[in-house]
Amino acid sequence: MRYYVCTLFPDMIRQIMGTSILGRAEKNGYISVNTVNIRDFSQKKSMRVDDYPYGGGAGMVMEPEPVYQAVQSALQRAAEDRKAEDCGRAAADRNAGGEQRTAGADRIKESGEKKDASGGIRTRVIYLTPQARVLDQTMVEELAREKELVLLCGHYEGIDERVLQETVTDYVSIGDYVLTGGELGAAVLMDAVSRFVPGVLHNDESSQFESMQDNLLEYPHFTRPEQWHGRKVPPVLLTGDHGKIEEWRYQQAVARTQERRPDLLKNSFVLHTFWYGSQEAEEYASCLHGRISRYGEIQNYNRNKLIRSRNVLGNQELLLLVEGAGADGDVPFEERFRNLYGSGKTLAWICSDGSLAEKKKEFLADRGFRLLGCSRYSDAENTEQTDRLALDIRKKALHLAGR
Ligand code: 6GU
Repeated sequence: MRYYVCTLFPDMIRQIMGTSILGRAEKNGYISVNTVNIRDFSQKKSMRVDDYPYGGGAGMVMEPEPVYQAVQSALQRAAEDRKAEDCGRAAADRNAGGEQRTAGADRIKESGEKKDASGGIRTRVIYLTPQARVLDQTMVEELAREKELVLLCGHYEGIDERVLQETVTDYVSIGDYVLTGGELGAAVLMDAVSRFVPGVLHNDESSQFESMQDNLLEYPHFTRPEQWHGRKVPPVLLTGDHGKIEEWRYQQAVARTQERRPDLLKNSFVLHTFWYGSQEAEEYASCLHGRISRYGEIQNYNRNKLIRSRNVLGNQELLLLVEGAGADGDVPFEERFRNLYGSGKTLAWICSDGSLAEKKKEFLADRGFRLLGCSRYSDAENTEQTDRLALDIRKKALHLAGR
């Protein structure tokens, strides 16, 4: 991930981004942080970039032209760096014999980057401002899919509206309060996004299971000693029974969310993943499940016991069906799920290897499921694709539930 930050205070950005995990990430080449000093584009001898507001009132406004020049300079650097990277990769492709790796054009298609009218990649230009949607984990994950981001930090009362209209693609706030400038917002955004860049976190700092991912706060954590200031570690954590521990953690997460952030609970789902058919389906099911939620269960719907017993899912539950190749040959779909019911509001998603039969959709709708969508299941190894699908399912689940 490459960041290009347009700011009046580049030192502030370099300070923050040069420290701790982010500093290490940049040194190791997983992220790059570039600053563009807006003041360098001042048209005045005084090097000022602000002026009085038309219409009067308190405070100063940043002039459009220096901001415009700074953003253009950032975009140009981004284009050059992208080109250099693509050349580097093309060289690596040639050395690898060409065939094993994806050529540049295909790679862009795969990563889902948006192109502008001239066919170039449209770089997102993000203006940090309190007059915007507040950054959340879903937005962070979405931004993390970009290769580069241009961030624009304002000061004084704001920036001339016309240059924003002409250059900005996204407006982001970091909370409902007012800061003196956008730099801290930019740093917060870059910190949160960088955690999703492969290589930035080491295994023991892993971001795979996250507070927020399920719209639940995290369960409490404990380390040695077993007793501290007379307070004991909850005994269940010492049992070694992983099933029980997971259940306890889930209960703790729900209780804590209920107490501290009840507003989040309405956006949380319990995920049930049912797979059937081949072993591949199991692998994919577990991989996808883990990217959507850290809780819930994965069940093997090849098993007669499950097929025979009544299974009713409620309205804050999400069903993920992962159907392996040829599974319907053994047991027809309607037969396999004859005891499965939704509540009328239960959400469902089908990942199918074969054709996505209308009949199955109708069957699930009749059973009280609201179908979010279907997708072809792919290779569990293709993490980028799996990540994208998981994000898509989560977003659609929240959207369809009308939250
Ligand atoms: Cl991103 N910038 C400023 N100046 N104030 C804020 C903010 C950003 N987010 C919340 N308040």
